[in-house]
Amino acid sequence: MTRYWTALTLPLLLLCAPNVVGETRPSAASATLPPPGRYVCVRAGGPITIDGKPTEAAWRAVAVADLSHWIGHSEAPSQKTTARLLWDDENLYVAIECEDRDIFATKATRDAFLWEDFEVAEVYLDPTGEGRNYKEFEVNPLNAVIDLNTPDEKSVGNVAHNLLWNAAGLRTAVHVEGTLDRRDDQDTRWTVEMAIPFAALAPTKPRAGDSWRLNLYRYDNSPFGDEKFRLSAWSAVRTWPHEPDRFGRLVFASKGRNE
Ligand SMILES: [Ca+2]
Ligand SMILES: [Ca+2]
Ligand SMILES: [Ca+2]
Repeated sequence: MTRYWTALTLPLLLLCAPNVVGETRPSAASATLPPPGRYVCVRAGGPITIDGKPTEAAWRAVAVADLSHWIGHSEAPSQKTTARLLWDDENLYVAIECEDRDIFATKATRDAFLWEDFEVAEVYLDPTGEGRNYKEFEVNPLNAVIDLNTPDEKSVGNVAHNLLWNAAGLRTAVHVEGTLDRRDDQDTRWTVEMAIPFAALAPTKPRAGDSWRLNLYRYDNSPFGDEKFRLSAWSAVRTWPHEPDRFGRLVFASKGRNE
């Protein structure tokens, strides 16, 4: 059992039936889930500077994806997470804003096991929608990145192999409003801005009208409350991120928001 599997699974066991120890994945939650999400991604229509600050004109008036599904809870997360996406001929752009009273990160190298800190923003992309060779991107407040290709759900634990995949040309930046790793003061938020080249994702670029499968997650490490971390999702999942059947739809629109 890999550290990856253990890190993700053990806390989830607290949310699941008591007899899941030894099974290959967390058992499904019994609650009825809402339909998978749908996000219409408009064209950027202008340059995006990857600096962690999604303040360019292109980001304005873009639909907001709310990561409002708090895994293991019936209410919305106490710290809000929102995302916006854009595209142009070369890249998918993702901005994720994480409200956070306590921002924490220790890992700073590419392909480090960022999930062990339980403080990451995550993007999952499945261009074919078949649940195979889906791509995973995690960014932490230090702007460290781990990117993985997961051949299928059975291969999730093979992280040492899956992380060997790197998205060529990936650019990310993080802006922190607060003091990283000081746990005795109060922070505000951290924001991730990403440019993911289509050439790194699929043999052919998307065309207007195409749709891919997408999910967005946030692990929030917090000393507040009685939980070590909170996991929230855009498209609701049963127990954890690796549920490609629960990914939502990313629809590539032909124009910008106001065209
Ligand atoms: Ca920017
Ligand atoms: Ca990698
Ligand atoms: Ca936090």
